[in-house]
Amino acid sequence: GIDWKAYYRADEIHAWMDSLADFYPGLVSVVSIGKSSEGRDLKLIKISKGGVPKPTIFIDSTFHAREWISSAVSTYVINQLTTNSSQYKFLDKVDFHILPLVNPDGFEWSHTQDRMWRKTRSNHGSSFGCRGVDPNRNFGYQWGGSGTSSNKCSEIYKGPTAFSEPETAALRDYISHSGTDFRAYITIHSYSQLWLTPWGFTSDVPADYNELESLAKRGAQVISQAFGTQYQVGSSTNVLYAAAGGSDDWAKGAAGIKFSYTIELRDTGHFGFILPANQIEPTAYETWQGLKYVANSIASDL
Ligand code: 0X9
Ligand code: ZN
Repeated sequence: GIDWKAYYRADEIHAWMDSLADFYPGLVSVVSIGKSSEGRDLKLIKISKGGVPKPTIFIDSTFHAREWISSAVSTYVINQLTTNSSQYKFLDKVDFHILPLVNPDGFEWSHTQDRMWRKTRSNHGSSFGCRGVDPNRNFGYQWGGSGTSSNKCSEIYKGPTAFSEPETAALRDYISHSGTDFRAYITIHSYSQLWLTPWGFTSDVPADYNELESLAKRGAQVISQAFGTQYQVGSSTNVLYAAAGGSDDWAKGAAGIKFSYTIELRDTGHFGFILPANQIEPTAYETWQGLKYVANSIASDL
């Protein structure tokens, strides 16, 4: 099994997810929504009390390989929702679909070869031997706009076409074609302690920005109540930088999921991407408080 005192490899995380499906057959199912460039499964866990499909909160993590804390937090959320399911009344109203490792190839590369790896590991024929695409520049909504690059060696390479990566195409197909009523799309990244709304391609904000901002601010407030960790709230472009082709913009703009957020976890730069393992538990705990708030708020609206 896994705990939240250390970081784990892709195989360990995936095996643990499968073990939950065995242990909680009436609550948990695990499916592979596709395969990565190197042939790894893209394993997604569905948590649903009562069996009938309900309005669903989608959570993913590890778009970017080096952001290890992101999958440590999504697995913590899975652990809470399964081992303590009876505690959470919102599970009578909503389901969760969680994809902890969007980019398992990059994640493994960051464990074995290059701790600071960010992109996927696909080969698009760079003459310099550069590998990979930034999966968060590869979505087909305003693809190729501000904050992206067509240089195959760039850390923000958008790919040869939108959805060129099997990982992003699988995520698109699952969200578009699984028949699920997704009410929130939450993609977990690190770092900087930000709770971001669309848009990431323009400094304009969505028509319903006030609602998105209000829920995010209340979520961030709840996070701070745990250990005082401060999150900044705002649209990606206005709080961070413009970067088109992100999954959050696609989820809202193309898939029509109202509450689409990117959460950038701890810290604000002292350790940055290399967040020590002794910060996994507090980071996961405080983030879970904020996510529960979102779940409660969506459930109470149904
Ligand atoms: O640049 C990114 O993809 C995200 N930051 S990170 O440091 N984790 O790489 C921010 C993405 C915000 N959303 C959009 N720009 N759409
Ligand atoms: Zn990231």
